[in-house]
Amino acid sequence: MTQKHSTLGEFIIGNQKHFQYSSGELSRLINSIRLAAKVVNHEVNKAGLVDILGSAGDTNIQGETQQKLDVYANDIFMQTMTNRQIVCGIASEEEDNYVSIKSSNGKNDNKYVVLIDPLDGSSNVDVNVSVGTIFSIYRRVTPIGSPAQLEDFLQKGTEQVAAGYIVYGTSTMIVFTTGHGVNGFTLNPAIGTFYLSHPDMKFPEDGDIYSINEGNYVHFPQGVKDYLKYCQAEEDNRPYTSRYIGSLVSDFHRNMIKGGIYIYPTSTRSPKGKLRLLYECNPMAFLAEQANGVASDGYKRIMEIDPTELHQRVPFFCGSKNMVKVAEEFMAKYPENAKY
Ligand code: AHM
Ligand code: MG
Repeated sequence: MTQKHSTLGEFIIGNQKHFQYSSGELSRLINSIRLAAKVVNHEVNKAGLVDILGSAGDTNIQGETQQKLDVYANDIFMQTMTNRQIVCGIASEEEDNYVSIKSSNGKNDNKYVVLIDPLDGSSNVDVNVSVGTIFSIYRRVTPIGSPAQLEDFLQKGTEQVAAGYIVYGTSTMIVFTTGHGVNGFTLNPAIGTFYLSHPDMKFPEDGDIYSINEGNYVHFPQGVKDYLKYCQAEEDNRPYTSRYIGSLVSDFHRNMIKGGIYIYPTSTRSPKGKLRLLYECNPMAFLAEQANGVASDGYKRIMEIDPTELHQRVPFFCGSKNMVKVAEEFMAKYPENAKY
């Protein structure tokens, strides 16, 4: 059911049959993310008032210490999912290690783990530019009843059960997939309800936007430099337009709607790239593929990379199918850069 104007709550109930091993647990989990998103949204929207209400480290009028927004977002998502006891473990970009969580009966019998980047692009908050939350959900691989282990989190992206993001932009949206396409819901802030506004989102097969931090050009591998020159050449429908917000969620969101490619390559400055495989690249790759797009490290499919550590970084090429394909052709000329 992808009926326009349905609320996120109605959509989750209507689509429960799509969820593998459906027992309502995944629906409750997505509901708790929806709740945390509303709380974080409220706080993000007050960010501009921070000079009036007090900045991070200050004490507010109730005697509570003000937190930085990324720390706040992390606490809200962790607390909401922990208090509802609906996952057996959470790993966050903001935390060094994963946490294992017991269910309400004191046992470890929840099925899912969540990996989350609570506030991606948070340096943009200070300048009133969109930020986002990214989440990724897996079924545990260790036996139900035991505490979640590292191997529950170190799964290939192909094993994801659901993934999504929340973009706190000119309007707040939650966009997610459970492996049956991608749907986007816009928050009506007056009543705190998300409505299905973007059913069955798809990347156009071609696009004319490229998004990369070009200031790092001299540090890029030759394949990326060559591809950028291709993007800028006056031929066919090029030069392309350059658009880079520096907030992955927003750059991805725009490219999915308009057609484009996002690249965060390796560089001499960040030899493994900057973005995290588990918190950023895998969930975005799942969404991209569900929306007809492609996500690769320049040489191979992101979701097939075998993770070795929680905070692992990888280069990321993601977006419209034909654009990523051409970028990969440029990279293929320098096979020595496939290893990082
Ligand atoms: P973060 O997790 O520390 O916020 O970093 C991730 C962000 C992405 O949202 C964005 O695309 C990228 O970092 C921007 O990095 P740079 O400033 O190096 O271009
Ligand atoms: Mg991040």
